[in-house]
Amino acid sequence: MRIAVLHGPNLNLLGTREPEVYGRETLAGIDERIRALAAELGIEVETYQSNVEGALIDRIHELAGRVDGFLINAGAYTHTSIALLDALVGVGRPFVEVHLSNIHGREAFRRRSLLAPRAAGIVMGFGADSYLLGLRGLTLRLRADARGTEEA
Ligand code: CA2
Repeated sequence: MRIAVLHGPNLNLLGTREPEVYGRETLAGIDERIRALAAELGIEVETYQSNVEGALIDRIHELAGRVDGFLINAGAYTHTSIALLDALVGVGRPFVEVHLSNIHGREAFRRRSLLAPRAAGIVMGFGADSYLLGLRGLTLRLRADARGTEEA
């Protein structure tokens, strides 16, 4: 089983500013923890970050043929990007949405996620642990789907 982890805009700045909102871990540190958990779960992961909406969309298209699902923190594109939603839905792979912060406890413009209605699940508010919880959830979901396909 293979999962792609996508990080959206400005997440490359993690660990440098706003630690009270986003924690002190760097993105490289988070990716390291994701890879360690993937090894424990017996799955393969690849991670990618971009500040560019179109680059994230191109990556989703490229990855779709070789991954079973996506774990995505779309950053601010969560609240604005119909194009990202269309890409995720369009490739037909389950995705889990994650956020470091609890977007419902913040400014009104962050409370709406365009991705949420089509997400297999959402994890937010646990800092970097949101990614790890999301990875566990997505793995369980994909394994259940695979079992369902075998039985059918
Ligand atoms: O809580 C999250 O994970 C967010 O997706 C993070 C996005 C924000 O726009 C979303 O509303 C919620 C922003 C990430 C920016 O990260 C920074 C980290 C350090 C310094 C500056 C920005």
